Amino acid sequence: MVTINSVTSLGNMDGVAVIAIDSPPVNALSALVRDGIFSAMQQALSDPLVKAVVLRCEGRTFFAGADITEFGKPPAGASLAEVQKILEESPKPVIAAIHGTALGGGLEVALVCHYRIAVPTARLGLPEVNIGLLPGAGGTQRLPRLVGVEVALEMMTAGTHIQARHALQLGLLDQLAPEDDLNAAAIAFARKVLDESLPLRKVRDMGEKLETARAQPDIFSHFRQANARKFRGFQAPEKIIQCVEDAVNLPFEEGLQRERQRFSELLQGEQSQAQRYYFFAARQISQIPGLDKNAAVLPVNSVGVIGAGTMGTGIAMNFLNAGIPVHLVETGQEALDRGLRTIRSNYESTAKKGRLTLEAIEQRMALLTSSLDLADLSEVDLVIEAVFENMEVKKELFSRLDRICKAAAILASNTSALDLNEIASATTRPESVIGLHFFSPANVMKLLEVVRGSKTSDSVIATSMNLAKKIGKVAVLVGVCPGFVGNRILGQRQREANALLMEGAMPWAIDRVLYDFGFPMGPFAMSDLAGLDLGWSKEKSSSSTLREVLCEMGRRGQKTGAGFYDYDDKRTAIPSSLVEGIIQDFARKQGKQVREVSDEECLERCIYPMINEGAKILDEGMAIRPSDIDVVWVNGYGWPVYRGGPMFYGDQIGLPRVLAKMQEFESRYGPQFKPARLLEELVASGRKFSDLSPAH
Ligand code: 3H9
Repeated sequence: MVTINSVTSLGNMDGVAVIAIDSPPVNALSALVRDGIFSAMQQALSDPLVKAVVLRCEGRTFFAGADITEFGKPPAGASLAEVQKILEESPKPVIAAIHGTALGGGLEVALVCHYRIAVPTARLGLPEVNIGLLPGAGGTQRLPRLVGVEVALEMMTAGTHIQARHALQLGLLDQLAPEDDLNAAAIAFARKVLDESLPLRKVRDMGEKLETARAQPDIFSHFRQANARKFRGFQAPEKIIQCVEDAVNLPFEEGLQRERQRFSELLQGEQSQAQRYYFFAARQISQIPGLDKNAAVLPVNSVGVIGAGTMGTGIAMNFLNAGIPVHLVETGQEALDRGLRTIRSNYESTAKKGRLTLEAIEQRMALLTSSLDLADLSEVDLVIEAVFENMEVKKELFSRLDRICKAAAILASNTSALDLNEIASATTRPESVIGLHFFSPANVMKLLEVVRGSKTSDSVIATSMNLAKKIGKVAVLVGVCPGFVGNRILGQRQREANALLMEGAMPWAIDRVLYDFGFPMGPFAMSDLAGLDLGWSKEKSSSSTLREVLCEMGRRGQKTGAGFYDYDDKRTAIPSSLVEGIIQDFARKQGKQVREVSDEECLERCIYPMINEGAKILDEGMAIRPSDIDVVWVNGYGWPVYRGGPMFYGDQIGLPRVLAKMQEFESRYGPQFKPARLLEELVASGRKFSDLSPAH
């Protein structure tokens, strides 16, 4: 083995040089790595004893892509294009040997090698779309040549990773290697190429699959149409499609040049900035400053869930899916049976869509036990209560759990609104009490707010964060305050959306503005979907809010065919002139002056108070860092990831502008717009949210 530099080693095995890159954690193609490959290739090419080259990586993975942290910085070292050129034009065969993940630029490097082999657990993909980019190192030109246009479009616009076996079927790989013997298999493959004088295969020269696409002129318009909803608002997917169109219609070099041009446009654009920010934000949530690094992560091998309603059943499914036994407790047999039926029927409908086998359903259901007796939870490692949101009920329940559960058990509440510290005070072990705030439907939604009480122990926090990962949740640690982080900020938007109605903006106008901003739906369409009668009772209703008036008229949302909107039998929302009249009437009774409200005002009135509230949350230490708030909003509330999150958006449009608008609204509409102290402070010192250091 010859050490070329700190990251690359070159060994010569019987005429086959092995270039092994070692750049933890994920062998991203940094300047150092690119230089390493380039100089090792130069050496291999000039050494007459070397007849073929194997390119592989040490550590947990093949190249995971370009080094995202280098984007936007001045270029350094050999460019990726230079590295690819020396590999592709090598007169000696080059074989990529893949383990872990070959992603983005990493796969694009493999695509310029003459052959590719991988272990069965390897995964391959061009996921640049997830960070608002397109594969910019020839991926859009080479992939369709190798796997065909349809598969390439799907892979690149969805950003999915595909398994090695599938990649082999698609032609992306030439051979699978034994899991624990990649190096030897790659060398043997190289020897075979030499011995059998196999050609130096260059993907760029393959044209057959493009011919097939040329015979299907509608292929691109169909693809655009089929994915229109999914791609809405995002720039990268359309640019990927355009690149693939070029791959089909233009000579290779020209296609490559256009790909580079579009890549750099996206790289400089706001969407990719936001999505790259989000990539790191999502990875930071598990870093908790001040948490004792030695805090014990407790084993959670059994879970008790109290309450078999929508939340409880959804919560239970998370653990069943992860192979963790659940005991479900209810107060009445009928409710319990209903809950059990819900779980089974949820699984059955997943199975009908082909995403679960019947055997898997039975395996999961076999992990589920149930009863009407809290005492049955005495031995579980974690209890999650998902009962009625009432402080007295919860306190009573926790004091009983305190007596029933074993000493090491974690006692969790799924409350979305109540004071966790008060709930914990009903026990003799507040250090074991934590909030696990799941979002509905709990078996689908990724977000989990982990609520740390004032006495929650580090061990209970560490265990909860760890467990959340195990069940596939995006867990964000937050503090105890009304609505925690997500709902507290939502409250601001909701208040303003309602106020705007009374000033003359119609529900569909406000919804359209927020939909165009990138939310999946606006607040009124959302309310109709959830049901306007949530928490409403006929007996207590007194026509005192617009919602009450609508409910009293039987307009209770989508399920009754009418709410803020009218609905046809396909559940299409249609603006209602009746509701328009009701709103105007209601506003008049309240003495409001109806006026023309601009789209711009709708957006600013809904969004800026959210940013302001985020600043208050940070100031109070209820979220660790601004990007944690953004992760909450992207995962729990449909904030478009290409706008980063409310805090990133605030930074992007400029905090002085947000502050000036809040001041203007405060003087015009009242104290609900009072700027947060932190917002004022940041503007005064010329800083941004991203300049803040994490709170302990
Ligand atoms: C590209 O290639 C553009 C080209 O087409 C054209 C160029 C001209 N760069 O996720 P993990 C860090 S764009 C820098 O926790 P896992 C990550 O931040 C790129 N850093 O591990 C983390 O750091 P820390 C296309 C990166 O095992 C650590 O590595 N490629 C990069 O759960 C561990 O990461 C992609 O988009 C990177 N490319 O998952 C792939 N990747 O420990 C992006 C990771 O300080 N990466 N880091 O928090 C992934 O999808 C996952 O990281 C991977 C490992 C599946 C590889």
